[in-house]
Amino acid sequence: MISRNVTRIAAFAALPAALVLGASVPASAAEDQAYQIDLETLNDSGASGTALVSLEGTELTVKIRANGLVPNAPHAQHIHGSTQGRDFHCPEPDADQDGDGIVSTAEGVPDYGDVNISLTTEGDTSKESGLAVDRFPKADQDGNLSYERTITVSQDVADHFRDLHLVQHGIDVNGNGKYDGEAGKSSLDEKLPLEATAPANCGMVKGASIGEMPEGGVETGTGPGADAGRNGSETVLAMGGAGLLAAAAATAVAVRNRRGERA
Ligand SMILES: [Cu+2]
Repeated sequence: MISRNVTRIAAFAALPAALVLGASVPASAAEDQAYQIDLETLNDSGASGTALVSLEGTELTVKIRANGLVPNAPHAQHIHGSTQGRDFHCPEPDADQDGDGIVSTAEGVPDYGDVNISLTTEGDTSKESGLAVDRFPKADQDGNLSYERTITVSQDVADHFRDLHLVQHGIDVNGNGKYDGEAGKSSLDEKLPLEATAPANCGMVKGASIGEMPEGGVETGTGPGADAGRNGSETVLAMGGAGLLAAAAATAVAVRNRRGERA
């Protein structure tokens, strides 16, 4: 008798949480949330991955494991979308308005919305850091990228996290292993090549799927031969643009520091 009551209470307790999530009513009263995001390839980049995201109140923890990215290059990554009820989603190939075969970030924005959070490695995470090349994670020499950070988000984001999605940027159209200007300049910042800012993958937040990131499934580039900072800075130097010289140097230092701390 007691156990039946307990079961019934548990069922009632679970019901409001499900309703809250389904109806996009502010979820602040709900339990902590966890989501899996499958990052699916855009622009034939060959890049894909998985993100696990958890929310405890307004503490957002994002873990990303991605592969197939441009090796030794920084990859801007953002949470895009609107918390104001607008329906954004990952772009389809037909979002390519100028017909150059690439959905640029600007062409993708009508689909996936503006930058809501910049998933930088340190410091500011606002839209203003959307192109802070020196503070985004770099893929290792095999194109794998590993990222984890906990940040504090607004209550608005916490309440509407399911409306958002995750985008990683940086592709290699001509397959020469680096960002260069052959495919044109970025419409966001003409000092950057299109390759550096075009989206590489995108994934929408799915329903509650609590799980652990698989251990050891993806190389993180922290092992022997991981001194990719110098190669990375050469890659960035190849982009041209004086501002990037500083960014490249800072990237190399930041990567070395991060690896040093972790080791
Ligand atoms: Cu983005």
